[in-house]
Amino acid sequence: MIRMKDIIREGHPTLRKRSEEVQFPLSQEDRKLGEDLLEYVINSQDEEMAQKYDLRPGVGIAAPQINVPKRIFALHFDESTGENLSMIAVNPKIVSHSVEKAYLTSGEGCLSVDRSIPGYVPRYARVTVKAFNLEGEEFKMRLKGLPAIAFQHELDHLNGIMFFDHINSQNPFAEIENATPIKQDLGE
Ligand code: NB4
Ligand code: NI
Repeated sequence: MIRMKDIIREGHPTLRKRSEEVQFPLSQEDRKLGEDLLEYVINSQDEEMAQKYDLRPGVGIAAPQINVPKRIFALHFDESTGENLSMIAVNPKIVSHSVEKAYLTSGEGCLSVDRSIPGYVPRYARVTVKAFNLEGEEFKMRLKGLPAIAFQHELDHLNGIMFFDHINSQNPFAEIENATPIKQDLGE
C-alpha cells in the first residue's frame, strides 16, 4: 500500500515534469499502479486506516506524486461529500469546459505540499472529460462542483502544474470574474 513516505514533496523535479501517456493493454505494473492510487485515497478517508498508517486524507492522487511520471490518477468521493464518484483515470483529457469558473472557498491543499498556501484557485466550473479505465475502455463524463475541481487538480499534476501556480500572488483572495464559490471543507 502507498504510505506518506512514498509521496514526493514540493521541490522534487518529478512534480514539474509532463507525465508520459500509458500504452494499452496495460502492463501488470501499470494496472497495479492505478489500483494502488485508488487504494490510497480510499484508505486515507477511512479514519481507522488513516490513523493506523498516519495517512493524510485526500480525494485524489496522481502517479507523479509517488515519483512515477505516468498519466494516471485516482479520484474517490464517498457519500459524505454528497458526490458518489470513484475513478481511476488513464490518459485523461478535458475535451470541453464552461466559460464560468469556480473555486473552493477553503482554497486547496496538496499531499505533496507540506504547508498551507492560502488563496483562491480559479478553475473551470464544469468540464467534459474523457479517459480510459484499466481495461482500456474509454469513458466520457461531465463533472461539476468538487469532482470538477479535483479532476483539474490531478490533471495539472500530469502536466507539472501545482495548485499554487494559479493563485493571484498580489492578492490571493481577489474576486475572480464570472466564478462560483464552492463551499467545501478540506476535512484535513
Ligand atoms: C486534492 C484536492 C485538493 C483540492 C477538497 C478536499 C482533501 C486532496 C488533494 C481539489 C483536489 C490531494 C492530489 C480532503 C478532502 C473531503 C472529503 C471524506 C472523508 C476525509 C475527506 C476530506 F481530504 N481535499 N485533501 N486534499 N492531492 N477534501 N476531504 N472527506 O485531496 O494533492 O493531488 O474523508
Ligand atoms: Ni495535489
